[in-house]
Amino acid sequence: TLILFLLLSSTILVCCQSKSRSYPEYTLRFGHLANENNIWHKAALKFAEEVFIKSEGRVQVKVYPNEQLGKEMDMLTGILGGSLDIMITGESLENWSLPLAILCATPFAIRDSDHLQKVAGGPIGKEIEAHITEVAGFKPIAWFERGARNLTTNVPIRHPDDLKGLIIRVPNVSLYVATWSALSAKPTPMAFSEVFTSLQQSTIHGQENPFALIRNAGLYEVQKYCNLTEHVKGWAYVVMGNKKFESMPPDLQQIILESAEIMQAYEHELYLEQEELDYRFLKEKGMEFIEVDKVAFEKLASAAVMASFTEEQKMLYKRIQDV
Ligand code: 2Q2
Repeated sequence: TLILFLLLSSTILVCCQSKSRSYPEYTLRFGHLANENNIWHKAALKFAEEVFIKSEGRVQVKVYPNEQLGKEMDMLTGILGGSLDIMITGESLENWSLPLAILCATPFAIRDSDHLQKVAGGPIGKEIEAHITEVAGFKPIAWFERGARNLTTNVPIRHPDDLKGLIIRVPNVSLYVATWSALSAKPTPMAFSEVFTSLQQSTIHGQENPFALIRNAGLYEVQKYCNLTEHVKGWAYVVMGNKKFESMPPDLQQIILESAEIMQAYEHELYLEQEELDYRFLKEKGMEFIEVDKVAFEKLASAAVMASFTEEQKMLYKRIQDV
């Protein structure tokens, strides 16, 4: 197999070199907010490799981690304007008149991983994807299950009452602002790349994210407690600009979709082992894990969700509960 691999890779090399003048026909810029060690990044690189091999060098995907192509909201604008082509996003899509997109990360809507797989990977997931493409022009090509979001702080939080006066950073998601206000905190929306410095300078007191991002952004260096609120179990979408996608020939579109499927499966495989590794890493780094009064959190958060949801959103929420 080694010889075969060498032969194969040299063939690819030769074939690409011989056509280097016109190749690649397409260069796709793929941005995300996590760092190089995050499984999102590894999955994105896998996608790039698959696309390159399958298209025999006609399509090159360049991956940019750490909000290098802009903050999440800027990347979303950038995709529609054509300055980048692919990104990882999710609940922030609600800012593009996509009321149903927030269901990918609604507080206490998803029970567990099995439930999440059935919702995101089933007919409801397909509806949300179609909604995102039709209304806003982003084409979801894959989705990634995410670890539960937990609250990090420098004082232990066991009950929503403990949050009084604390400034908690949230992504640019109005539902999160409503939720954390209802939980007695002072939520403030901010781009992910600004979180570490803001925590360090104490302009914010806490933030909430899955273990993976707490680890990758080094937040354990500036946060002592990881309060196990598990308030959002959700998933993210890898989206491509639909205009760009539609402008490509059908054979290349096919290659993008097939490679996205491989990326999704690969990311999930990594995810299944990474959650535990990230948990242990954070523990070793000295983070203390706090059990919270989940019932109290869920009661207040769910009431806030229902109060801010439209009838359309409530209907989809109900259907998710019934899965
Ligand atoms: O905290 C963050 O910025 C991410 O974990 C967000 O969940 C993510 O960027 C979403 O805003 C996705 O739209």
